[in-house]
Order: sequence, then structure tokens, then C-alpha cells
Amino acid sequence: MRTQVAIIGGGPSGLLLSQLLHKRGIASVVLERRSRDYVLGRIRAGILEAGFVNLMREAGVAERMDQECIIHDGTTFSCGEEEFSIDFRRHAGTPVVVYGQTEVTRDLYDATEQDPGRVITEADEVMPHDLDTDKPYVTFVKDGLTQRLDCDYVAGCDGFHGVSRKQIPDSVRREYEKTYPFGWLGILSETPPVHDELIYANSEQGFALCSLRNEHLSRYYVQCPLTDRPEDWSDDRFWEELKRRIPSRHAANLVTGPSIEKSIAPLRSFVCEPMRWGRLFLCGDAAHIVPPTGAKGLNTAASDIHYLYHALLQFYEEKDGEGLERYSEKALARVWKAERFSWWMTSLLHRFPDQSGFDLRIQRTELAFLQDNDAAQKVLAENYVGLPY
Ligand code: RFL
Ligand code: PHB
Repeated sequence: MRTQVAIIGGGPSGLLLSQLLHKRGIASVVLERRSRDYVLGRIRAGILEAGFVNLMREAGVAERMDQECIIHDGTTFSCGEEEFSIDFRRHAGTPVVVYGQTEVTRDLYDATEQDPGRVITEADEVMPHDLDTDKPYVTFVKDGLTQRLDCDYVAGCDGFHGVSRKQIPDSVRREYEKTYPFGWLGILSETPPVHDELIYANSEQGFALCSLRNEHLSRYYVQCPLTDRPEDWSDDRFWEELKRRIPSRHAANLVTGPSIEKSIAPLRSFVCEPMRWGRLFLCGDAAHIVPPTGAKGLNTAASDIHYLYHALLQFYEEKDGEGLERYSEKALARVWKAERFSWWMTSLLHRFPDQSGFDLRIQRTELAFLQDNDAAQKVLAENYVGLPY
């Protein structure tokens, strides 16, 4: 088999790249280890930056999103009973969009259906080869048969636990990592959202987030110890804890119900440099992870795809390799800003085990400053809605 761009991983990064290239007549094959249903079963991001929305439109897969998404002009922060809202439109000139990663991925999978063969699911033992030559290829096993996919370039879109990043030799690869001493317990429930904005809550009991997918489907999170397991949290325990962490006027309005999904995610900051080695280009979670507090993971994956897509267009349409040469530098410049913002939001809102009385007062003062200061709100709004590509 031969294609122009071999894409390892059929999550949102890989599928979006493939769809954008397809629109411009550039051939790609996506190799995904799991089944489509498995990928669509993962409940993850909910907030899209305008840059992401524009890429979905450019890829021709925005019809359902444009009909069903919810526009959010601002977000609420609370600290105990105190709360305030930051107006994105006023401070940054643009809102954010609520539309789940599950729906984004479904729309992208649906678009590939007219073009069978572009996505190969349940591909085992995917392995790229000869990445430092001008004839790279990828081998994989499908239905027990080993196959070979020759290509010009390989996009490593296979998430944090994928094979792509490890192909960059140890002597070249630098990794920067910070793990946080807590996780997020998340539930999805078929109940109306508690508020018409997201609520990011700092409380004595720890962080909580009230989010949503649509007017009948809510997504809530509470900070929890890393040693907890989802089985330790009955639905009743979850709702009680959430109510303790948000202002009482919202707790009084909270509609509870059975959870339809419950999971714990660890929080980590991670960056791999460089994001390109030979003919391999890393994108999304394969190259970097952020704690979810700033809603930046999927959005940063999308900015990588923007840079790589334009670099590939420049190469195939104008025979100019400059974009490919500069991919890692351009992507990393934006990645580190998302890392900084996500780390800052995480530090602002969580309880840390080693936090002193002084640290707590500083955290509270930082929130009070954000509440009172227009310039601070503008900085937050610009980062939250997404820095320019
Ligand atoms: P993914 O989604 O992990 O997809 C990678 C795909 O590669 C496949 N794969 C392989 N395929 C072939 N061979 C191999 N050897 C392979 N190894 C892996 C996997 O099966 C998978 O299908 O990475 P991608 O595409 O880069 O997308 C990244 C996003 O999924 C991630 O950044 C976001 O979900 C992060 N995130 C959020 N991001 C936001 O922008 N806004 C949010 O509100 C937000 N909330 C979240 C989040 C992540 C969370 N969790 C669970 C970590 C909330 C949570 C709770
Ligand atoms: C979500 O809805 O899952 C979500 C929203 C905002 C975040 C993280 C997760 O910061």
C-alpha cells in the first residue's frame, strides 16, 4: 500500500488532519489500534476554541456542530460563596463553543465513510520505520495479516501512550513533565446543567467544575486523591461532595440523577521536544499533555494540526518545505503558552497537600485580584478562548 501521509492514531488529531488533507486532494491513511465504538466511548473534552471550530468548518464537517453547539460568552469562578463571571466577548472579542470531543470525533468518522480505506481501525502492532530516510513506511497487522504502508511523511497522532514519540532517539528527545498530587473524578449525567456558564470552583474541600454537553446532559468533576477509585464514589457521595464545593445558591438548584459515566483522570503537564524527527511529525497528546483545568488539550492538538496541515499544503502545492522545517518550532511556541496557562489555572483552583497558610492566602488573593482587575480578566479571557495560531 502507498499513501502520501501515514497517520498513526484515529483520535481527533489524526482524523482532523486526514479530513483536512482529503479536502485538498492529499492522500492519507489513518491507522487506529481500537474500534470506532471504543474511540467514541471515551468522554473527554467539552470546550472548543474558535480556531478549532474554524478547522472543523475548513474540513467540511461542521454542519452538526453549527446546529447543536452551545455558545458561551463567559465563565464563572467561585471561591467558597463568592463568585464572579469573566466575559470572553468583552475581554477577548470571541466566545468559546460547547460541543463534546465525542461528537467531534463522531462527525470526523462519519465523514470518512464515503471514502472507505482512509481509516483502518483495529490495526495492531503499528510501527513506523526508516523515519530518518526519504522513504519511511509503517507496518501493522490487520486481521492477522502483516501489511506495509509506504508514505512520504508520518504523522504521530497516537496519544500519550502511543508508539510514535518513542521513535525519536533518546539522544535527541527531551521530555519535560510535572505530575500533580490529585486527580479529577468526572461524571456524566442526563440532568439539566446547574448553570448557563461553566463554574470553576475553588473550595475548602478542593476544586470542582460544573460543565455540560447540552441542555439535558451535564458533566461534573471534583478533585480527588490519586488513590481513589471510581467504585469508591457512589453517585450520592459524588453529588453531596459537589454541593459542598459550589456556592449554596447553585447547590440548591443542582438537579441530580444517576451517572452514565464515571472515571478518574490523573493530572499531568508534559512536553516532548522536538515535535519533528526526520519524516515523523508528532501532534496532540502524543507530544504534550496539559491538566484539563484550562480546557486546552484538544485545542492545542488542533493548533498542531493547523501548523502541520499548512506545512503539508505548502510542500505538496508549492514544493516548499519551509513549513515542515519550522513545524516543531512553531507548534512548540504555542504549546508552551497553553502549558503555562493550564498550570496557572490548576495552581489557582486546587487544594495541594503541602499548601501552607501563606500559600492559601496567596491563592485567595490571586482570585480576588482576578475578580477586581480588568487587565487580569483580559489575560485570562485571551488565553481561555485561545491564543492566535
Ligand atoms: P487521543 O484522543 O488520545 O487519540 C489518540 C488515538 O491513538 C490511538 N493509538 C494508537 N493507534 C495505533 N497504534 C498505536 N500504537 C496507538 N496508540 C494509541 C488511540 O487509541 C487513540 O484513538 O489523542 P489526540 O487525538 O491527540 O487528542 C487529544 C485529546 O483527546 C485530549 O487532549 C483532550 O481530550 C484533553 N481534554 C480536554 N481538552 C480540551 O481541549 N478541552 C477540554 O475541555 C478537555 N477536557 C480532556 C478533558 C481530557 C480528559 N481526560 C480524560 C484525560 C477532560 C478530561 C477528563
Ligand atoms: C468538560 O466539559 O469536560 C470540561 C470543560 C472544561 C474543562 C475541562 C473539562 O476545563
